[in-house]
Amino acid sequence: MKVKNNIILAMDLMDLASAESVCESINQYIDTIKIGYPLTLAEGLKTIGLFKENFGYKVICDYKVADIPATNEKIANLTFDAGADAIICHGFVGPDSVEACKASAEDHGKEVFLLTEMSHPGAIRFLQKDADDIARMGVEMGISNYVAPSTRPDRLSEIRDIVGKDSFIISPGVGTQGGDPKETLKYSNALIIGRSIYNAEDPETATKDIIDSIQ
Ligand code: NUP
Repeated sequence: MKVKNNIILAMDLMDLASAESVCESINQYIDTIKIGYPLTLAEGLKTIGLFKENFGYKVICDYKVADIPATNEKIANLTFDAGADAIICHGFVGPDSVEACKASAEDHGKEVFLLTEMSHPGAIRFLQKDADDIARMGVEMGISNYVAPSTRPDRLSEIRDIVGKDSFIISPGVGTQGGDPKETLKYSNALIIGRSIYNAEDPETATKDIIDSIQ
């Protein structure tokens, strides 16, 4: 996936009008958006198509799919049928569950991102222990897209070593959660940034400042 300016907007505002207003103000800098449960549950799956039609964005659906294979398949099919370009699935549920998302993505000619370690402090308790193994599973399964944390560059670097230089890593946790944009891009292909942009007094300036800081 190609991401303009290496920035994916994490749009977790919960009404479409506010979300679209932020997008309008930063449209020239962004071509990829990530939406998750907040906006989808508030406004529906139609949001995916609206971002594609109104802004021409690539849309990554951050549904952290983590169920049995049969249910994962239904979730992924609905997401791709609604127009998503990619879906994020959890790895801790194991290879059969991940395979269901991967197969759905392939059927639709779309992409799957495998979530390894999460960026928040609580991820250290359970997920961190297995994150390297989740990444190894992804490699064994032929997955080429990963999500790994900006908040722990050492861990991000380890995950990069496991998935290899040709894999595509996107990293949340930049800004509000403490991750540094430039440091993150040493190991990652693109930054996922939400509140530091959409909650900024001036989202355009905030976006320009981040772009300047990574050049
Ligand atoms: O490990 C993860 N951390 C994380 O923050 C995996 C994620 N998918 N996210 C998502 O990235 C989170 O749900 C939010 O949509 C975005 C980060 O937003 P912000 O902290 O920049 O506001």
